Amino acid sequence: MKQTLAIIKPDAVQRNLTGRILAHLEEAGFRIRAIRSIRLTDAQAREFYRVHSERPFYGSLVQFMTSGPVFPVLLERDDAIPTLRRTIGATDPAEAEEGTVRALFAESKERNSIHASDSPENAAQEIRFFFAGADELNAG
Ligand code: 3AN
Repeated sequence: MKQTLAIIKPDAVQRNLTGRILAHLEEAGFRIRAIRSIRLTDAQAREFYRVHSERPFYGSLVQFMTSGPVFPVLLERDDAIPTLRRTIGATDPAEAEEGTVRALFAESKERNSIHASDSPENAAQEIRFFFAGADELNAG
């Protein structure tokens, strides 16, 4: 599986960290195949995080993810999904390995700067969610 999806989250976009995070991903060997800017609606954020709908932090997470624009990014490299998970680090920045995106930039478990697909099924679904029909998917 060569493709995966990242989302630069509102806390990172607000702090002007988008470029630095994208550079970090490129330095980790990822090619940026597509990117867009979107302000998620409440319904889109609820749908995107529906696997967490029973968790106590769901409402707060949806509110955070709709609080400002985000950048969904379609990324490509060998072993894309596990490599991106390693590159971003643990959900809680306090536990994230040194040099990972979350260790460098995240503010908290919720405001943790970046999302990454965690399985081939979710990657395929999340790529469709943001880039369905996009020409970029097969370009170059
Ligand atoms: P990851 O983003 O590392 O895959 P998940 O899938 O467990 O982590 O959680 C999805 C998102 O939910 C996280 N990125 C984070 O923003 C939020 N989240 C997870 N756990 C918590 C928590 N205990 N408190 C607040 N927000 C959380």
